[in-house]
Amino acid sequence: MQRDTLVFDIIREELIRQRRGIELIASENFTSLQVMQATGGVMANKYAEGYPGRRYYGGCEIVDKTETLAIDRLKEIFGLEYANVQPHSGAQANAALMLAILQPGDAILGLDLSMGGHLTHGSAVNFSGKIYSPHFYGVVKETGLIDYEMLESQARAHKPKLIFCGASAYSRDIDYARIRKVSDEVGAFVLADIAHPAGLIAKGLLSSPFNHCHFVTSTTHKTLRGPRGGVIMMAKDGENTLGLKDMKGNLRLWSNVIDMAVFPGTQGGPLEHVIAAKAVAFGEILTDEFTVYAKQVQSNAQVMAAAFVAKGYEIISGGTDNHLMLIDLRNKNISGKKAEQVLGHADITANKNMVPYDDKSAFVTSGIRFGVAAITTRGMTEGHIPFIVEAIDTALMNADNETVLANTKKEVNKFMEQFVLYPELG
Ligand code: DSN
Repeated sequence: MQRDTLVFDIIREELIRQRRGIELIASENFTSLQVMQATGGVMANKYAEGYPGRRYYGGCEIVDKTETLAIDRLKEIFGLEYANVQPHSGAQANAALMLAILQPGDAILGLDLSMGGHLTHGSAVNFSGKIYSPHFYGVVKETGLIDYEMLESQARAHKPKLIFCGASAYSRDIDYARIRKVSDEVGAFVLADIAHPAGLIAKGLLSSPFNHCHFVTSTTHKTLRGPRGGVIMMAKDGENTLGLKDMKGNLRLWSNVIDMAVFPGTQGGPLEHVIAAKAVAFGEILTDEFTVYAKQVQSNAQVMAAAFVAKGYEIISGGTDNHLMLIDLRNKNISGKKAEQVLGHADITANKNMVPYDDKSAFVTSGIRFGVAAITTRGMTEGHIPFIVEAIDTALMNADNETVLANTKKEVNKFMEQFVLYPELG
């Protein structure tokens, strides 16, 4: 068959874009070559509905081995009794978990999307806000920190069956113990969605949700640096049954219910090539090298936040505990939309983001979000951060000056030459 040079030329273009630019999208990272190789390998051909040892297709003995490895390695990373590695994404993981524990119309409580939450935590435009009855908590206007008092009063007022914690644009650690306390009081489950900080939690650099939350979901491609996908986890399966029984009156574990909610509840055949790549990534996370990486991520983020503050930028909550920061650009007289575009001209990739109590729409926004997981994978340490902050500031302060933007882009491309990405790809 003739090679599809059209598509492969475009893929090559994307490789060059990734190599030349500074990647600051907080939800992105660069996987290892072996993670990509597994994702692009022959397991892509296999149908394997079901779970290891109990499939609905023949010929699954080999993919059973990689799926079992992925499960075992994930359990080892976080000290789990249960893990499901089949969700195709974080949204799929949350959908399955909600299907497992909720009935349509049940009340749920999550951090408002406009305050840093996530679409799947009850947004009106998402299945979670259409099928269930969403209620929200926010952050305190003055501090940018989660408003735990509001969370507690919302929980007492609406008696949700599920309380979400976790966010996509929140730079501080979370008090899982406090959330569990009110959940016990109102009879709710707690789901921690750790898609963003999972890699830091894996190495003990942030509070662990596992001792406090009934269920934990994550993506695998952000700070965990694996292939694109999702997982569902529980530290203690048995403790979470809450008296759930099957039709014969036997006590059913949540693990059974969740497995059924992933397949056949919300998905068909699992992506066994991606699951193999998850196994590879989880193996990498178990190494000391990844511990060094995770610590570097946290340190780079703190240095970057301090450098922005020194230049008069307003970081929501004043700083960061994890890998990201959210900047309110209103005192710099530029919208998030314009900032994203301008930085794009300088080969710096980031995304516009609403800030708490934003007066602009989600299309325009007053904020921009930066994360350092990807640049840390490229090999950047504290000493490289001032160049990046200076380049961003120069671009934003000269948003309509094409000459300055072109010069900044040249400097960025030159700077990035020292951080070689996928040299094996030529
Ligand atoms: N909303 C994505 C992000 O944080 O970029 C994650 O789903």
